[in-house]
Amino acid sequence: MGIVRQDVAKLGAGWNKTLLNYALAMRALDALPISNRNSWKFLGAMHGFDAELWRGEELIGGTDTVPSELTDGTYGDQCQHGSWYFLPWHRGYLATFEAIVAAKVKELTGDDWSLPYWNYLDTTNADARRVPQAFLADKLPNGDPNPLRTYPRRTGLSVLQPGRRDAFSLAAVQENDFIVGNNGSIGFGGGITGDFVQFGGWTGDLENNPHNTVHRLIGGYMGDPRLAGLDPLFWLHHCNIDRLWEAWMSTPGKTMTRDSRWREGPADRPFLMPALGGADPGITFGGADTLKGGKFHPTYDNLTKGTGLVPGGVAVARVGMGPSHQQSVEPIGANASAVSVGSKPESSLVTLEPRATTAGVAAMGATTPGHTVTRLYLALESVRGEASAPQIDVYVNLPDGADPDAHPELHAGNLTLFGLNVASRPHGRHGGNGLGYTLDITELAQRLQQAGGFDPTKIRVTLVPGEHVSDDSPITVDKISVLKRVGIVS
Ligand SMILES: [Cu+2]
Repeated sequence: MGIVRQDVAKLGAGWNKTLLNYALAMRALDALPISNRNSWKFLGAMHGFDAELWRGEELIGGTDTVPSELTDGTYGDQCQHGSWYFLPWHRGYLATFEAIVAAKVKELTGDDWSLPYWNYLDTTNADARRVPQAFLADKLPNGDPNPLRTYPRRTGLSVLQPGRRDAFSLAAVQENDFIVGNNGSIGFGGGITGDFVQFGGWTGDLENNPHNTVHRLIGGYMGDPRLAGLDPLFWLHHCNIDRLWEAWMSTPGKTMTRDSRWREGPADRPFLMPALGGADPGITFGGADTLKGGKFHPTYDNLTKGTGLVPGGVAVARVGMGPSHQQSVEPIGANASAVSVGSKPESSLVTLEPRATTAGVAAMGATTPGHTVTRLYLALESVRGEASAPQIDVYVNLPDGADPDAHPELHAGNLTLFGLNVASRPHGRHGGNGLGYTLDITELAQRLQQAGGFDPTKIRVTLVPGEHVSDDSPITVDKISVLKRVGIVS
């Protein structure tokens, strides 16, 4: 029988057996040298690693030998973000981690163990957003220091507290396609890349929110991909993201990619995880290994609670736009130059092609099978900056000088740019191209249309700085465009 992953909220308050065993295993694994492939720090460095930063944080000391396989790209710095590999890579990473922790728990206590998930968007649980108490406690039940709070988080964190405009929701699951368009700029799963890239060009809906949002709300090490894997909460967060993907795939009307480049993994090198015990060879895998029947496919106790989905149930809400590969995505306008945002909001005019825009706006609400249906998106390309998880709000047609808070109807979305620092490093393996995001503005455009017309020649996009954006740490967006997605109502 395989192991079943459970909701941490159902395991009992405080030091339940699962979290106590997790703490004991973490303490043992974190005492191992970073050169050990099953050590806590080696596993964390697989997500992201920076020797200087780690020395500064005293995660590694003078006598520690950092194995070259963490710095030459073999095992270190592998986390896949901003691409269609985000979900499968993290699924393999979770399974590897879970096997290593479970073996340590077995050795220490004789108990079986599986990775729990943090179901923070479960509306049936009033305490869903509370950090499980065991991660905050000073001590273990026997009075020893609590390993689960070794690494820093946002000051005073006890509950995930989104701001007024924070995109902390399950809106992502409404998308029906894992990927659409030639480059995958739109979709649930992230943009297409053929090769191994730590940060690709397009962030998928689920990665954007709640994934990125929760990284920022936890803060501390969780707010930086080079440190995030060290926080034991990381794994419960990612376990929930992974469960949301599983729930989404199990729901009628949702379409996974069948692209061989996704199924096989990057063309230039396979994904690689350390074996239990750390001996060679490691475990290589591609996307297909994470799906049903694959070696990394997980089992969850529940795919309904806190997922916004009813797997196996009736297909939902949003009008189907036909098979993913038969839909098209085309730009219908762009701004003229890069925009930089510091401590004040910045606006940019996006010039639209009137004919394409008018046709796009007219078909937005189509519901009759066989008719053309469209959705409109704002695309922010090559977003760069130095902060690790800054936040911006995006508005459409916000009047000059207006208070953004007075215009929720013009709010296009909220972005946490998790990993912006790494994606912007000019010499990294990602090429320093920054991050890319698409925001669905279909409903917003419909509201504008109803409120007196949508000018088909232009829109004004305003970027409002949020957390971790300032004149000293600005965000630059190379290009803002509007994309029209076209399909046939199915
Ligand atoms: Cu993450």
